[in-house]
Amino acid sequence: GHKGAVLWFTGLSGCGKSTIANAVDRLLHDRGIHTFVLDGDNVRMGLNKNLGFSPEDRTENIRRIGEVAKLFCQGGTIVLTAFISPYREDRDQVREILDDGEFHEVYVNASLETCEERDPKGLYKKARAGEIKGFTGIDAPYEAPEKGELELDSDSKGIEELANEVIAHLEATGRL
Ligand code: GGZ
Repeated sequence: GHKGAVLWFTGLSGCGKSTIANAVDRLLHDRGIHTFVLDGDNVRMGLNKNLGFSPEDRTENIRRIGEVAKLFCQGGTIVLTAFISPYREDRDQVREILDDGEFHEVYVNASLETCEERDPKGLYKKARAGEIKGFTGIDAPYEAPEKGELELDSDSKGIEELANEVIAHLEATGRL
């Protein structure tokens, strides 16, 4: 069978992480590959429902997700995670617990301007109004990857094109 891998999508709220991860998931599924998507919808509602958005809670959020991703990866699954994961150190820690070649940091790069304009859940508007404190990109930091495996230009490209770039990356690195 194929090797497991962790595609770790990181980027601002509204940058397209979850949408792209789910598009890649479908493409891999069509090829008969075992995949699993971890995102806020299935993790912050359950496993991590005791965690909020303080720096400490975000670090613990990412730590647990990393451990779950590792378990699936060991079983040969391609895991796709879609979390802001704003701290470089937290992402590096996940890289550390995985074997060489397993961790693929995918920076979904959309400008704050773009994300704020999309604002699908109206959260940026609330953050600007001071109704949400510590919102990433507004009054909480986002540390962009410096040595990530892949960067996606989510300002100017569409979901299908970006999903195909991820597939091409997996092929180029021998994971497919
Ligand atoms: C950032 C927040 C916040 C704050 C709630 N800051 O657009 P969304 O709604 O679906 O994506 C955001 C999601 C971020 O959760 P993560 O688990 O990915 O964050 S982290 O990796 O930093 O732990 C947003 C919503 O939760 N949300 N409050 N203060 N995003």
